[in-house]
Amino acid sequence: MSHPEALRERAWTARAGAFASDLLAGLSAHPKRLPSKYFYDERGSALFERICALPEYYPTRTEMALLRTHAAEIGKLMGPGATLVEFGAGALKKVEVLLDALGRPRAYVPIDISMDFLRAMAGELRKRRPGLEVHPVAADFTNALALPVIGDGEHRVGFFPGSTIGNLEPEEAIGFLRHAATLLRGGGMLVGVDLVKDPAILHAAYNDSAGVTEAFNKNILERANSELGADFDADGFSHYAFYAPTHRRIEMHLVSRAHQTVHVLGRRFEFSEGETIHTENSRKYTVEDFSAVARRSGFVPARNWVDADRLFSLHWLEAAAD
Ligand code: AVI
Repeated sequence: MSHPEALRERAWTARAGAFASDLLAGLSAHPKRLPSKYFYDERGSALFERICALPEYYPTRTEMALLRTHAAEIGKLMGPGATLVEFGAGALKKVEVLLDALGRPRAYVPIDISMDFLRAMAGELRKRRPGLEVHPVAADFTNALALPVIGDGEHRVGFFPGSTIGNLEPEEAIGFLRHAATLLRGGGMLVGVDLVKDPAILHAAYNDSAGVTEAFNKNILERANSELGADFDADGFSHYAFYAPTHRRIEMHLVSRAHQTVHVLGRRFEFSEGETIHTENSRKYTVEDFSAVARRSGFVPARNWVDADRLFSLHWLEAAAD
């Protein structure tokens, strides 16, 4: 086996290993749970892109409108010649507004957990912007990571859109922000944060009439079947998403429609009728709550922008020089 092939295989095994051990641990827990980061294989990432275009899913279009409206001011805050680092980059669509506003960014470093999806998207971005240096990093940004060093005197700024921060548990969110503040020392980060609002709007956003969110939720089971040889019957589970006001979060679950047994990597897991697998939390913040979280993580919240309907917010956080 050639060297790059060996490296690729090792990386694949390490990722499958993490999915396998998290899946076994999650199905052994009470109540059963799975980390939402495993939604994002190639199919899951494509389904998420479809969610972003749904009429009920307001976050993407609201955040895009905020970005477009305030791009010039954000570009000035980020400064000229910056290396733009995007955490959880997905389809690399939102960043184009910032790249335009930055004029001549030094480089763009998209980080995403889905290596195949990231490579494909980075290839397309290079075609659209031939002069831009793009350095994709395939990694789980909730773990400590090292960024490529582009050159001397580099000025890094971060971009963490889409309210992905809401999918992290509070201690994970603080851990991630602390790490980001270190990586971006002397620069800053723009974070998109979904806001607390009328639960009916939230409910519709996570229970779309076309059933795309349902397919996205169930994709985690399909992924366990195709990558780890599990025998989940996706039709044996229902998509269930609701807003829990005491936690200020949408919870997504897969509810077993009947008593059933599932086999995963040589182990048996029993599901009683109505038993759930908790697959995602999507936390909503007030502007003040998020600013407090940022402050506790070593950032200085310097500026924020909210749309007229108070659906979504953007926060510019400064990272101290040391
Ligand atoms: C990626 N993340 C911010 C989305 C959210 O809204 O929490 C994931 C998602 N889950 C269901 N629909 C969208």
